[in-house]
Parts: sequence; structure tokens; C-alpha cells
Amino acid sequence: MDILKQLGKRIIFFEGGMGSILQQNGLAPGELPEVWNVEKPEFILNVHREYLKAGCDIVKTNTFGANSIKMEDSGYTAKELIEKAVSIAKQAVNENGHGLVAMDIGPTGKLLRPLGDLEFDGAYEAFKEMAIVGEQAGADVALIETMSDTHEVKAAVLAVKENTKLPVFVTMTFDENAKLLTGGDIPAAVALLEGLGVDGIGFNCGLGPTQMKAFMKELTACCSTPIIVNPNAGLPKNINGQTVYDVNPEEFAKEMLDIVMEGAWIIGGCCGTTPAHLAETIKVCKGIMPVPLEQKNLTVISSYTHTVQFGPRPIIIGERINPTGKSRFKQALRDHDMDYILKEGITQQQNGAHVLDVNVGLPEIDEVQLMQDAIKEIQSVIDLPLQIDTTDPIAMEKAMRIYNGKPLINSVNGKEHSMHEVFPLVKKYGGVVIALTLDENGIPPTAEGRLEVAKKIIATAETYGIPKTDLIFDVLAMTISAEQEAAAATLKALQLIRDELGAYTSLGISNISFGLPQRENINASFFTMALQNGLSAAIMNPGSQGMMKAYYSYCALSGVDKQCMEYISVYSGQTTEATAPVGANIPLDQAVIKGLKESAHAAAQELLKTMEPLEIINKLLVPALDVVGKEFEQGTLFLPQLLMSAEAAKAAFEAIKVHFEKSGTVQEKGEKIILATVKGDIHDIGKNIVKVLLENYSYDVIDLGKDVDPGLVVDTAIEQNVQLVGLSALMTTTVVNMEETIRLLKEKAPHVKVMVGGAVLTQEYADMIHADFYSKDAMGSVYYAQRLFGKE
Ligand code: B12
Repeated sequence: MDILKQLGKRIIFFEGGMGSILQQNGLAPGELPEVWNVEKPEFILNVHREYLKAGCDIVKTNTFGANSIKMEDSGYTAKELIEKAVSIAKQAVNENGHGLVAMDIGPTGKLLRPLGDLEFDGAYEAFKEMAIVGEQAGADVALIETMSDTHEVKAAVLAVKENTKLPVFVTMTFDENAKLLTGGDIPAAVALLEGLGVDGIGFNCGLGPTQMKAFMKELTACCSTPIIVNPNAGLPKNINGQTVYDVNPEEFAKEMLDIVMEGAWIIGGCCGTTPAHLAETIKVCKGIMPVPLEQKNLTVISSYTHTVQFGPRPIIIGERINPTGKSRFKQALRDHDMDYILKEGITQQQNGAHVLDVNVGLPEIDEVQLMQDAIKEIQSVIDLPLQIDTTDPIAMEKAMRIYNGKPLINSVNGKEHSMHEVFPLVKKYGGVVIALTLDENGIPPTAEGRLEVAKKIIATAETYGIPKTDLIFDVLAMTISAEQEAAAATLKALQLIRDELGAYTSLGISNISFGLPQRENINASFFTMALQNGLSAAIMNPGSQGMMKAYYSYCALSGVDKQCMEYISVYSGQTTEATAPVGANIPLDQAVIKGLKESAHAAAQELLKTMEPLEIINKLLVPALDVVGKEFEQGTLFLPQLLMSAEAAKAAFEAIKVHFEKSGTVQEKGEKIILATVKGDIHDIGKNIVKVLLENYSYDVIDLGKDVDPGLVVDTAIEQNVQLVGLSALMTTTVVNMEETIRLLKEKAPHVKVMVGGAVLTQEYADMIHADFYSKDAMGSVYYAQRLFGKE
């Protein structure tokens, strides 16, 4: 059966949960399900048999975590576990006489940089091995599932597509608010995956069918690819230490029918679903004709969080990350000064840019490397989609590869060699590309001439499988001081492209005014005229007040800005000053909130000249992290940003530490104190502050780090004969581990006193878990130690 030919002709059924069935049948906590392929193959075979008997079309190999990273300590290689899993699945299918085998590929279990320490290429290599072994062993399709990070899923899709011929299905895991762990929304995930050219897109795990049904409208509004939905049997509940799923087969089937009516073509189950769930679902949904799939023909680009769509409103592409004509920027590039580049980006975002152009080309630098570094840094701090702007095809490809989304590409033109270089990259990685209407004969002087070039570009793009909707035509603004009729030709070309080709357009606006005084006057007027003639996107400086006034006024006048809401919010009650650029002296709290490491470090150094270290910590650092934490809680800021803020806070703290070390009188080491962030908790900024203060008071701190096992704390306390232990916990879920550590200490080393701290704790909690001392801040740890060791 050729699965791709079957799609849309009838509903296709995936099997349901495997891991949850293994758990119910004795898989121990911490035991790897994939190991059963070798140790209990008959059991796995029987699960597949049951699902096939229920009527499923595709079985999923028991290889979810069978990557070399997770299987490191399993006693088996990923290769042997995958080969065994595929052969079991094939046996089940062969016995059944019908069915396909999906090579199941789950996440690596590690977070990618900058969230964790796994490199994009490291994830790619792990997925590559899975894909190759799976295909060689005889899998029919690849199912990349339970992905909660668009960057990781990109590594997985590239790994499968570059190394196998398998069709690629991808399902991702969203939370109740339809967001990925890393903050991405549904359209952003779809833009990325459609750009990469996968064969099926959808949801699995995390939620039950009712919750997933609620997301179908959002998915079908943006997705032109066959849709897959594999929900859990409801939301997992913990009852007496057991994970329980509460949607029974009948309810499950009823919801799945609705999901099919909303447009899913491939359905199945995830955690908690059983052959009974699938049997019932198949009974109910089997005869239903799939809802026809509409091509949405949207022109979208994306960042890791959201999409920007061309058409509904004019798009502002910030042009400031570009060395042309900027000596300070050139110097920053030579110095690899990423903070400077980031500040340019943040300022443009604050000023209203929707997309940021990134151009780091200078003859004397390694553009290929710097482009990758810049893209990585910018996308870890700023969530706007980026425009990769380079003439070097290698820099372009490397940047597209690591870019976490569907980029805008600047640019291609009508010359054969340009199209030949750029279009294969757009086809492979996905992207919308700016197409300059010039070719081997130069820039056509007339609008009609540029229209002809645009037609040629569309025709060539089609031969590469790139639709017109992934092209934006830059009809080129020429300098009126040299050639006055140039403006009219450009404006007419905008109209022609819109009306005759139904395509979108862009312009680098400021070219128009070269050589004239007060250029902003000309630029802003030309911008308004261009918008009136259909311009879809402008590459411009969002810090230019004249340009932004023209933009917001146009949007209000044309009705794009409904009820003039945006105009009012930007200009009411204020003096229409553009946001001040994020300059060299960005305040410490702002640097932390925005996640700017170097600026935070510099700001702290500056403050230390006039402020006490503890005052800096309590009045600026901690409140800034509180702001970030609140926004995180409210879902307005996501893990990547939280992480960058934490990094910035740490950088500031480094400066404070150095100051402490310099000013502290060197004393002999005093009593030993153990510090640890408890098991399961990786928050260590607060604990590290406590450490520096205690060391400053010359205590000999044994820092056990974060995520520390209770046993290690106890053993160290006994071995090193320590009197005082300080524990830190920042999450409600890890306070139990703090309690457990204290219990063990009291049992095995009753002489040891325990002090506790961390944002979730209160005196009441501390008493409940039998801590000897609680302090809401780090300084309290010093007072307590002084008291305990009789030094007051
Ligand atoms: C920075 C941060 C992170 C960073 C941590 C980096 C690092 N190396 O520490 C990163 C991005 C990695 C992170 C990850 C996560 N985080 Co977080 N994070 C925060 C944030 C914004 C700030 C924490 C912080 O450093 N505060 C500043 C320090 C200085 O304060 P502090 O630790 O309280 O320490 C002070 C005092 O409490 C005291 N103190 C601390 N320890 C001790 C010990 C002793 C003995 C004494 C006496 C005093 C003392 O002294 C310090 C100075 O005065 C908080 C929100 C917030 N405002 O608290 C969320 C927060 C703690 N995180 C949260 C969550 C949910 C997570 C994640 C689960 C997110 C996810 N979905 O993956 C993961 C957890 C991973 C894990 N297993 O631990 C939640 C916890 C919710 C809860 N109540 O359970 C919070 C509250 C955010 C929120 N509002 O939702 N996080």
C-alpha cells in the first residue's frame, strides 16, 4: 500500500498507545520501554497484533526513545533496538496481511541550545541514525511525534528527509493554550513543517480528544497538508501513584468522529488508549469520507513563536542589522559584538518592526560563520521572524538550516544563476523569498519590463516546486535625484504585480531619496504612495518617526487598522517620540528582562561604583527576575526568554562576585557549610548568591550544585563532618524533595542543622518540613551561620 496515494480517499488509522500499555504490564519506573523489544518481544508483538485486529492500518514501532542519546546506558545500541522493533512490527503486519509500519521517532529527551546543551547538529545526528536504521530494517513511513520544540522537530525532519526516502508524518504536543513548550503556536509549527515539505501534520499526546478537537479550527485554517490527530485517552491524572486516563472507548470514538468531521485524515491514539479505544473509533469513523483538503495559499514566514502573514496588512522589515554605511556596526561585526547586534534588533522590535533583516556581510570577515552566530543569538533573544540577507549561497544555506522557523530570504533575482542557487534552498528548507525584478539585462526601466521579469521568476520557481505564494517581488526603488521618472515606474510596477499576478511586493524605501536633503520627507511620502499602490512590505528603519507616522496613518486611513485602534494606542497622549534606542547604558533590570548578557554584566559593574552589592541584588536583580517569572506564569513569555533572562542575571551576578572577591579581606577558611538545590530542581541563581555571601564571610562552602540527590547531601555531611546544610527549592513540586532530604538528614546525621530558602518557601512551609531555619533572602543564611557558630 502506498500510503501517500491512500491519503484523502479514506480515513487512515494509526494504532494507539504502547508505552502506557507496557506500564500497566510491569514496565518499571525508569525502565526503558524500547528494551522490551529485545527482552519481551512477544509482548510487543501481541500489542501490535491487537491493534491490527482492531482494524488499525499503521503500527508504530516501539522506538519512541531509541536514539543514541537516550539509549546510552540501556545496555543495548539504538540500532539493535530499532532493528528488533521494526522486525516485530513487520511480523505483526505480515501475519495480518494488511498494514504499514511507521518508524516512531520521539524527542531526544534533551533541550537544544540555548535552552539546553544539545547542539542542533547533535540532535540531527541522533535522528539520522534512527531514520537510516528504521528504513533499512523495512519501515514504510517515519512518524516524528510528541515534539514540543520547533527547533528539534526541524532537526528530525531534515534527518529523515536527507537520509531516507520515507514519507514523513509529524505530530507535535501542544498545551491547553495551544502552545508548545517553547512558546510556538499552531500556525508557527505548520509554517515550519510545510516549509520543510512534510507529508502529514498534526497533534499527539499531552491532551485528550476533547481538547484537541478545540484546536482543529486553528489548525485547518492554516494547514494545507493532510492532518493527523493522535490524542491521549483524556488528561492524565495521578491516583494513588498510578497514572490514570479517564476517557473510555465510546467517548473517545465520539470525539474522534468530530475530529474527522473537522478535517483529520489520519487518526489514532497516544497514551492511555488501548485496542478497545481504536476498535470503537474505527467502528464509528471507518465509512466517513475525508473532508477535502483546501490549499490555503497563504504567504507566511515564522519565528519559533508566531507567523507573520503577508497580505492582511503592510509588513515592516527592520533594516538596521546591516553594516552598509554604518561604521559603528562594521566595528561591532569585526569585534563579534553580538550584544550590539541584539540591541539593534530589540530597538527595532520596540519601534514596531514585524520582521528583522539580518545582513552581516563584510569583505574582511567570515560571513558564513558570523551569519550563523548572529541568527542563533538573535533568535534566542528576539521572537520576530528574520530575513536572511546575504549574497553568499553557503551563508544562506547554513543560516536557513539553523533558523528556527520559516525565514524570509533576501534575495533572488531573474538571473539564471541566482535562481539556480537560491530556489533549491527555498524548496528544501522552506522560506518566502524576495525576488528582485532584474535579470541579465539589468533593471528594466519600465514597469512592464519588471512585470515580465517577475513572470519569468514565477515560471522558473514553479519548476523547482516553489509556489507563487512563496515569492515577494521587490520592484526596486531608484534614486529620483538621478532619474526623476523612476518613482512613477516603481509605483506602477507595484500595481501591475498586484493586479496582473496577484502577488505580493516589497521595496527598500530609502533608495528613493539618495542625494537629497531631509531625506525622511521624501521617504515618508514615497512610502505612503507605495502603500496606496499596493506595497505589501517595506524594508526600512522603524526608528524613523516620519516613516512610522506615514505607516500608522496609512493603516488608519485605509481601514487596515480597525477603528484606528493601533493609531490611537501609538499616538494618543504622547509626544510621538520613537522609543529611545537601546543604547550602551541599558539599565540592569531592563537588561535582565530582555535577556542581554553583556549589557547586564556592564550595568552591574557600573552600579557597583555607587551601590551596595546586596542592594543591587535585592532592588534590581530579584525584582527583574520576578517580572520575567510573572510573565512566564501568565504565558506571555516563554522558556527560551526565561532562560536568556536567567543567563543575563547570572552575568550580572558574576560582576558582583568579582567585586566581592576584590573587596573581601582574605581570611582563613571557616566552618564548612553544604549548599544544594534539591533533587528535581535546576534553579540555582539564588543558591549561588547564598554561596557568595557565605564565602564572603569566609565560610568554607561545599557546593553540591543543583538537582542534588538527598543521599548525596547526607553522605557528604557525614563524610565531611559538616554542621550546617543549606537547601534551596524554587518549585512547589520540589519542596517534597527538600522535605525528604531533611528527613534523611535528621535520621542519619541528627547533629546537622538545616536552613532552607527559595521563592516558593515560607516560614510556615519550612516549619512543616522540619527545617531548623528559614530565610526569605540570602543574607539570612549568614546571620544564621553566625549565630550557629557563635560569631555574632
Ligand atoms: C530564572 C528561572 C529559571 C531558569 C533557572 C536558571 C538557573 N540556573 O537557576 C530556567 C530557565 C532554567 C528555569 C527553568 C524552569 N522553571 Co523557572 N524560573 C526562573 C525565575 C524567573 C527566577 C528564579 C530566580 O533565579 N530568582 C532570583 C533568585 C535570586 O531568587 P531565589 O532563588 O528565590 O533566591 C533568593 C531567596 O529565595 C534566597 N534563597 C534561595 N535559596 C536559598 C537557600 C537558603 C538556604 C537560603 C537561606 C536562602 C535562599 O536567597 C536568594 C537571594 O535573596 C522564576 C520566577 C521567580 N521570580 O522566582 C521561575 C520559576 C521558579 N520557574 C518555574 C518553572 C515552572 C520552571 C520550569 C519547570 C519551566 C519548564 N516548563 O520547563 C523549569 C524547571 C526546570 C527544573 N526542573 O527545575 C516556576 C515554578 C512554579 C512553581 N511554583 O512550582 C517559576 C516560579 C515561574 C512561574 N511563575 O511559573 N527557570
